[in-house]
Amino acid sequence: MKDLRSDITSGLKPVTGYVGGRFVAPTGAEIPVLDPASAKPVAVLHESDAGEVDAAVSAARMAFRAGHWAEASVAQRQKALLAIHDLILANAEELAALETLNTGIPYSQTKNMHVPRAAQNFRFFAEFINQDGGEVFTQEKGYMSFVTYEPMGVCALIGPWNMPLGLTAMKMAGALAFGNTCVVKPSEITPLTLSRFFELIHDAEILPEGVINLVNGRGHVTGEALSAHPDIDMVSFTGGTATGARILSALAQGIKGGAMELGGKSPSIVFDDADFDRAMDGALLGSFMNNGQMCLAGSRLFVQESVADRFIEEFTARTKALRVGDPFDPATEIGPMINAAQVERVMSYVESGRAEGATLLAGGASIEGRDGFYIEPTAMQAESNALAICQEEIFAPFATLQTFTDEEEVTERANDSMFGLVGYVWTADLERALRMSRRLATGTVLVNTPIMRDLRTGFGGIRQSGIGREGAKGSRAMFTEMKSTIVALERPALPRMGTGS
Ligand code: TXE
Repeated sequence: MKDLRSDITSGLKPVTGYVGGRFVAPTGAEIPVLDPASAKPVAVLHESDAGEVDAAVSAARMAFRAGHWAEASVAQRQKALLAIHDLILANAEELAALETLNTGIPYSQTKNMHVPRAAQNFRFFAEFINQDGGEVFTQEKGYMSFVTYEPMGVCALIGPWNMPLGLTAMKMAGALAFGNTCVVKPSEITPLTLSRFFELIHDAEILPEGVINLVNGRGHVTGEALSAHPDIDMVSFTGGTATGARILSALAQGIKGGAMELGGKSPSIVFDDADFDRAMDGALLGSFMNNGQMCLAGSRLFVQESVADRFIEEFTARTKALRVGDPFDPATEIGPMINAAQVERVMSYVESGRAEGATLLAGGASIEGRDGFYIEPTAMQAESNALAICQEEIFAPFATLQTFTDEEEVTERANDSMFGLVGYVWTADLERALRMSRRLATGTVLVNTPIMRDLRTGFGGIRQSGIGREGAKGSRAMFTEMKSTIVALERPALPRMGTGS
């Protein structure tokens, strides 16, 4: 584990942009890139300023207009997407190690889940475009109407730090599959994996010049220059709700749209008829996978009264027993938080929970004596869903537990949220599961399973969890313009204006 960390760290180059098929010289403002497990800088990011962003957007526009990609046959696009799939898998260990180094997410998770998932995104969209088509309508006598889906043009893809490769690969795979060119902006906190990913694609000469471009830097510099650029056609964003709102305002100036995958505070409801052990395993995974830094975390738990004592006791014991440590250690279940600000933020929620009357069940403190940004996995019991710890996204290994009496009551409390990303239901009663699927105000409902993502379905939220859906037709809606063509088949009689008859 020490070797993997030092091998990956010693090979790091300065992070720069990639514009029109070339890596940019490292001249931009320098921003340190940290390893959250040691709190030490491991690389330097050279920030892309407005000029570099403009060059990246122009390169993407020129590539789009040239048509080598937008007008390529589906077979050619499939071939490229599958080549990227293979490339990710061939370099899985290196990409996973970079992801772990930069995010602190356990290597067991980046290697076995995130990187294969990033590859699968490209395979999925390669297969989807081979089967996907438009629609034809023949109901209007004398006419044939058809709908086709055309690429939007230049897509700005802005990614978060909690799963940099997986979440941004999803956007890239969708944008490219439908014939767009793109400018990608990773989080300035976690630029390492995507930078290497671009280098791999460049070396393998998979895509025509300018089809993918990379800019790096802070949100208020590089992110704003990109989302406010007049020549982008849309933004696909994953990140915080406040940032999503800023990006939407920038887009509104140009009457453009965007797809926003924002925060969540997803309820996970355990009914007393559920398979207790599976619900317990699922609740722990839903709260603590990915260091708890997941938009779809099911960390707002509701447990039915008759099983609550037993559930809370076991959940507390297992939260205390979680192995926190070096994310490269195969035994580690929880790595460090992304940065010091996040540690402080979590601690402020422990305080606010206490002040509002919640009971601390487990954790609640940062771990002293280690260099990195480590905290104890935390669980608090709350009497009311109105507490800040039950309403706000904490984005950390932090679960809240509430008890409930019946379906009516829990539905109301689960839906009492400004977010609406995922609703988890644990029950053995099929009718109840289907009722809850209708009643929960969320974009996705998962029944008796944690963290399952089926790319054929759309993923995204309602309310302040976002706009748009990622996956199959959801991504098509995001990355294409629907065009309707209506053809007269029988020369229907037309009123002859201006003839006086
Ligand atoms: O995210 P930001 P932050 C939530 C989570 C977290 C909070 C804040 O609760 O604690 O958001 O995290 C870019 N124009 N999630 O502040 O700022 C930024 O550079 C254009 C949920 O780190 O939203 C980065 O690339 N871009 C979540 C990206 O936006 C801008 C994932 C995300 O950063 C910009 C991450 C601007 N004005 C955080 N400002 C999820 N849903 O999975 C910033 N950016």
